Amino acid sequence: MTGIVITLVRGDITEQSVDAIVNAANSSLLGGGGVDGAIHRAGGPAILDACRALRASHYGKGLPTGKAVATTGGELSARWVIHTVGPVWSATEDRTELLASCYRESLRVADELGVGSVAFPAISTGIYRWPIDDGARIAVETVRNAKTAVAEVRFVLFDERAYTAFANAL
Ligand code: AR6
Repeated sequence: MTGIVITLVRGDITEQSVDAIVNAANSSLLGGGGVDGAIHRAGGPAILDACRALRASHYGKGLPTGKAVATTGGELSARWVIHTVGPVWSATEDRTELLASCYRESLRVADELGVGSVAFPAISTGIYRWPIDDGARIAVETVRNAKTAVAEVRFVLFDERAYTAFANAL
């Protein structure tokens, strides 16, 4: 039986040699801080041009939370960037399904692109404040259970704490 191979790397997602990297974007698709800022800086202006074109066409109101869309990877080693919008953490509302949707929808877009390897950051666990242990659990469970032709999913964790959380979840 063939299954998806999940690997963990501590490092910078912009430096990964994979077919597609996932961006923890916001609905505007026009950039921001954290991993989003790093991807636009490393990939150059072609990514922002493609995002602007998406806003001018299919995504006039922006990309909804939990959805995903692809652009060129510009100057990145990855050919594609898959932009997804994670939910902001809420202590009063369970937004787990929206976070799971980010991983599922990103893999669905990856399947449309026909790619074999995808790198994810820990979506929503930075500026959007999702607790890292819970974010890691949702990420690993969702990818494990996803129906996808992607062969390798690499979680790229920026710091030791995030790496440990994903290692425990795995
Ligand atoms: N490589 C891998 N992981 C990284 C990198 C990197 N270069 N940089 C940060 N991280 P965040 P969010 C980790 O804040 O919480 C932006 O402004 C970081 O340590 O990038 O989904 C967007 O435009 C954390 O574990 O994304 C949105 O407005 C994880 O990536 C908003 O932030 C996600 O942190 C999205 O917030």
